[in-house]
Amino acid sequence: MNILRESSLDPVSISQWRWSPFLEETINHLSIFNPKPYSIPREFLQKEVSLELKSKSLKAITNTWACSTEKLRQVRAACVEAGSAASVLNLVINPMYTFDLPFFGADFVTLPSGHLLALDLQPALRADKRHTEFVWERLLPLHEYWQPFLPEGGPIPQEAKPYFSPGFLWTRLPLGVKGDELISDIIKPAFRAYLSLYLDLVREAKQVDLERSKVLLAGQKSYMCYRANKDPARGMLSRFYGVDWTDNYIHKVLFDL
Ligand code: DBV
Repeated sequence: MNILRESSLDPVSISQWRWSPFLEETINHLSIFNPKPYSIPREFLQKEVSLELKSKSLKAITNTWACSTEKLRQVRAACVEAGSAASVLNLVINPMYTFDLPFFGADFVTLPSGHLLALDLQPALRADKRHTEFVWERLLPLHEYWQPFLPEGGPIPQEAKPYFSPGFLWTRLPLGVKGDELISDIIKPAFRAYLSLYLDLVREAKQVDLERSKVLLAGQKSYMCYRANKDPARGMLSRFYGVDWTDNYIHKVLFDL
């Protein structure tokens, strides 16, 4: 059942939403960082429509969970459940730009054509060794271990490459038992491994000086612009909720820096 959500920290409970254990695990891990609510306008905390799609009636629900902590500017999850049409968890952890930290990103998308699953620790400054090296040396072994269990995800847009790490875990899986098994046996523990590495990096991170933070801020802004302008969910969200709501959601909530 859906409950009315008043704050960004209120639990997201959408019946049938397959990604709920992933969000719950994230929230549990974050609890030691003393999370505070992150202001999300009410119209984006919870949005629900009933619509006709391919002559089937359908309910599309989108919930936004979010928090901030001392070192994390915004942690936010976009949670979409639209029955057979879509089920999505898009999770991004945005660090404060006063720390040399990557973004944590997960995009778990179930569509009628199958699952599309992406997981990464994405750099704000791809070409800057001080920003990447200490992350990649710990991330690459996780990628090397988990990716071979999964089918290749296929090509990604060339212009997206600067925003990915070499530890980008990326796959497309079929619907049904086979896909479900790979999600529980591989995606679940891989998610856990990426997230716990990320949270270790957060724990270890020390504040940088003003000069450095300006460079990091510029890198973060470029990443945000890219994600907002190229958001692959724009089409789906616009079909559900209209262009205006979607545009505001993308620019003012999902990628708000
Ligand atoms: N993607 C988002 C947000 C979503 C969302 C905020 C609210 O950034 C969902 C939901 N992603 C979403 C949907 C699709 C994709 C696809 C609905 C399918 C679009 C469609 O086929 O209609 C990873 N996600 C994709 C694609 C990539 C990613 C590479 C395929 C794009 C394409 O084929 O054009 N998204 C990308 C990525 C991260 C991410 C690397 C971070 C790890 O969040």
